[in-house]
Amino acid sequence: MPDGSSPRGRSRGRLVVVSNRVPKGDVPAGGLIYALDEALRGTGGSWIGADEPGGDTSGGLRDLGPDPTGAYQRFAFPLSHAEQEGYYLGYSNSVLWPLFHHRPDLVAVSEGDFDHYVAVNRRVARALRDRLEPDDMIWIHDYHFLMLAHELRQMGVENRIGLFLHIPFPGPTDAMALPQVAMLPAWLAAHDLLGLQTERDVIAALELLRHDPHTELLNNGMLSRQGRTFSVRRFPIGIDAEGFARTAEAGVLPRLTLPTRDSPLLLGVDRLDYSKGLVKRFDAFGTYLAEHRDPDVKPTYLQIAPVSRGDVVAYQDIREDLERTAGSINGAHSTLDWTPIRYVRSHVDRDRLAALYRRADVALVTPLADGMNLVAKEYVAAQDPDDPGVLILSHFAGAAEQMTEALLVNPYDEAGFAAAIDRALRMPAAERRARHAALREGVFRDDVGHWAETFLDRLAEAPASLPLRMRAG
Ligand code: GDG
Repeated sequence: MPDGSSPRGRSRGRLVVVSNRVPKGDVPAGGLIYALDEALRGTGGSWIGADEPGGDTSGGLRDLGPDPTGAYQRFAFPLSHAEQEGYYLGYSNSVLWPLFHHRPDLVAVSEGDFDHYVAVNRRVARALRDRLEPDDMIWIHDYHFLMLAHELRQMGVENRIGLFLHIPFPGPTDAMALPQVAMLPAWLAAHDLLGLQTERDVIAALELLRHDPHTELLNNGMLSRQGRTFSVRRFPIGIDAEGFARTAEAGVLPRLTLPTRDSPLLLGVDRLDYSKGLVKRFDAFGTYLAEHRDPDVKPTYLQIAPVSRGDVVAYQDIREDLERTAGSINGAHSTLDWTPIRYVRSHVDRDRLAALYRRADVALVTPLADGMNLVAKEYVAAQDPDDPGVLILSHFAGAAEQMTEALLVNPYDEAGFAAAIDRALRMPAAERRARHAALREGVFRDDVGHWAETFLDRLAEAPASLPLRMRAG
């Protein structure tokens, strides 16, 4: 626990990661969890995440023991069943998630949810405070903990604190649908560094802060709020490209029943979420079939969409919409040997998934809003550079800011989207190779290790600012 008077050192110190999920057993290969594990192995420290709901919330953190390599400690904070409802399914996933994905119409504010959000953030803050060393750097992840840093500052914690938000940042008009919008600037300013996925998210955050009478933009590009300086920057997340490419090459392709061995395969891989634009994607594929398809070609579109957050109403609605849409398109086009849309709701093993990416002629990554979208990067990493597939990518995925050599589409423009599917399926090999080579270079260069390193380097450089306690006096 810092004593408040100790100067903030320039060294990196230990790392304390807070995220909704913490691996309880082995660390899964690839993905964000893998990246955070890598970062923690380098620095040592601890990782705190949510426990299974139903635990004793009067106690502190549950010790999960060290990670399998013994480099860092793992802890779980308890959640009651009521907090799982109010904090996780409620405020986090029925208020913040839709709002930050530009869907204020789906925001479902239930009485008491925010109180649970405050209670959980406060409890995590207390538990963290009791374990901190003066040089520890705290790295908070995502919208489940927007007010955690603010709580820590109120408790006198002066350690460096960074937040990385994995999802988009709302524009000022959408943000107004948040009942607690007036608190947002103070929450954000409690960090030394706020990391976002894209330039447009940075602009949206700065726009919100510009309207806050207490926040000032300084000449050096930093911001100042009530004596504390902080910065808002872009850190586009990447993947473990080398690892994913190896898995894709070695992975065993699941047995697929396609009309012929060489029939074109289009692939979509998304958590079942309204932000991923699945209904619009099914509709665009239906339009492609009706208006562009060469009668000799029988393409199959395989959509893998494991169910997530099934307890939230908006997620049940999308499931029904999708089943109806797939049913009517298949009804119109299927033949004895061909079902154009295959829709799989179960989780697929990573090895098999990687092999499917490699086999797919086209990837459809067309969210309506998405912080980054790792599937776009995984697809590129998985391709055979000599005979790569084509990535169709929505302008609304954060990845579109970097991956400009993909076929970029507007998922709301059904005719344009259908024409892009046709173009992708007909694209000459030379063009496929040229686009893929450029995309691949970026995916391998700006990988997940680079993302974690640049964020932590920036956080370590954050200048000391006046502690809250001194300002209050
Ligand atoms: C959030 C932001 C941001 C999916 N189905 C299966 C499976 N997956 C894997 C994919 C990919 C991951 O899940 C999904 O990552 P995304 O980036 O697409 O999306 P979110 O889960 O919404 O993640 C997002 C991300 O955070 C990181 O900052 O990019 O914008 O919303 O890795 O491969 N994996 C396996 N089986 C499946 O069935 N094995």
